Order: sequence, then C-alpha cells, then structure tokens
Amino acid sequence: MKTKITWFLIGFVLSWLTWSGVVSFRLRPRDYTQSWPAYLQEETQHHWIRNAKGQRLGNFRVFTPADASITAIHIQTLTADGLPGVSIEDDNEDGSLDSILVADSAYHHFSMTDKNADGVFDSHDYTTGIDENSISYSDNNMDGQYDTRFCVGRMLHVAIDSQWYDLIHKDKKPYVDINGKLTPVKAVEGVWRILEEE
Ligand SMILES: [Ca+2]
Ligand SMILES: [Ca+2]
Repeated sequence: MKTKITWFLIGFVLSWLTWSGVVSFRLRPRDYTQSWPAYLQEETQHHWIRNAKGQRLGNFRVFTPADASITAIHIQTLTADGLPGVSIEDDNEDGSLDSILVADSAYHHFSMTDKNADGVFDSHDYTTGIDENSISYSDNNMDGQYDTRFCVGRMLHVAIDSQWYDLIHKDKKPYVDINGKLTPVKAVEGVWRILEEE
C-alpha cells in the first residue's frame, strides 16, 4: 500500500507538474519529456507522454497518446503549471478508461478509479498537496470512510472501526497497537480489519 501511494504521488508529479515545462505545442507526435530533468525522464520510460500529440484547444492544452491503442487524455489550463486540470487514463491497460484525476491550482488532487471497468468507481483518493507534509487519503471501497492515509516519509496509517492506527510490520506481518497490545490485522480489498484468532 505504501508503495502504491508513493507511486500515486510520483505518478501525479510525473503526469502533471513536470508538464509545466511544456510550453510549446506542435501537432506532430513528440516526446514531451525532452525538457524534463534526466531522472524524471528515466521514471517515465513507458509513459505515453513520451510519444504524445499536444494541441491547444480554446483555453486548454490537450494531450493524447500518439499510439491509438493507448487510451488516455490529459487536459491542462493555460497556466505555467497547467493547473487546474484533469487527467483520464487506462491505468491497468485493459483498453477502458479507469482513472480520473482532478487537480486544482493549490495541488490538491482527487482521483477516482474503476478497477474492473464495469463503469462504477471502486476507490478514490484525496491528496492535500505535494509538499512533505501532504497527506494522501484512500477510500478503498467507496463507503465514504477513508481506509488508509499516508504521509510522505512516514508510516502508513490504517482505519479500523473509524479509528486511525499506525501500521506496524513485524516478521513481515501487519499489526496495529491497540491499548498497548500488538494486534494482528489484515486488509480485504484495501479495507483493514482485526485478524480474528483461528
Ligand atoms: Ca468498478
Ligand atoms: Ca472505505
């Protein structure tokens, strides 16, 4: 989960903020990462933006993959950092759009994901920004209750019965501390529960 959220943050940065370097537009497909720092270019080896079509449409910049088999669109406003804006992608590469990310000019961003392409969202995330104090919250079953929260460089917190706990790993197994007692827990489709004694 930590990795997932870290990559969510990184993905946002890659997908979005670095596009602030994209200030000129050509209709022919091109690699929009060319003006990015080298480390970011390496991180985006397989991202469709490396071969994308960009165009200004009205008050927006619009990017789409040059490869028609890839399903994605990225819409920015005409500000230096492209925010506010919207990104819609096929994260699991099954041919269906399944991830919508909306970001505002203060770097708050919401994303919603339809993991099984049935047209119904399965999870959503809210991230408070991109600085080191930012927190990402995830509701992994769309019941209106966040199930995990993550601060960059800190522990993953999990919600059990509406109470937040630090997720502790011991002998490669997950636990939470409840009233001083190390209590085993498990995640079922991203929702954390106390592991019942067997
Ligand atoms: Ca779904
Ligand atoms: Ca939930």
